Amino acid sequence: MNIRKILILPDPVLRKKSLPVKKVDKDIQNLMDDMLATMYDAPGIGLAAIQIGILKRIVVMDVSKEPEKKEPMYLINPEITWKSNVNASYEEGCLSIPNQFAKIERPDKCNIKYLDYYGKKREIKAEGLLATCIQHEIDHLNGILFIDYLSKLKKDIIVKKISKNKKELERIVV
Ligand code: GNR
Ligand code: NI
Repeated sequence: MNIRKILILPDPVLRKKSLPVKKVDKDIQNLMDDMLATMYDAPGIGLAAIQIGILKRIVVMDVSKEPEKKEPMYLINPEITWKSNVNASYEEGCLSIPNQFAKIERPDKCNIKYLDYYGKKREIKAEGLLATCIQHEIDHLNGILFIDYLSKLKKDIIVKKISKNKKELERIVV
């Protein structure tokens, strides 16, 4: 298992659309193992393959409350089959937009169909943090980031902060 490098805004790859997985084989499972390790290392509660530069429709998540009890989830080709018309607001963050948080409104519940780690078809009902996280991750697969829901002013401020931090970090690393 390898911890991969997470792409940071404004990397243009983050704006690309990911492609469906055709077959769930050992390579895909190895990739999901790396994604989960990268997510726990970050640490985060979700990670889309595009965040490590791989344009495949794959998401890993763990929204368990107790850190000792791991509840990893693997979602391949996830699709929203239903969403509630009631919204909920959560303070969201993103590993590709480090240290920036904003309240975002999304449907409070949704149903998702996807393929699991073994390529088996599954369908789940999601609510609370799980529903928020799944929608955040499916957005990544379509090149959408949580800041896209903010006003232009708020979005510009975050993009500027991240670009500045990124340049400073690059100077130190070099
Ligand atoms: O770690 C993460 N936390 C989080 C909090 C609220 C809403 C969504 C998220 S997902 C984020 C990890 C990430 O960037 N996934 O793409
Ligand atoms: Ni994210």
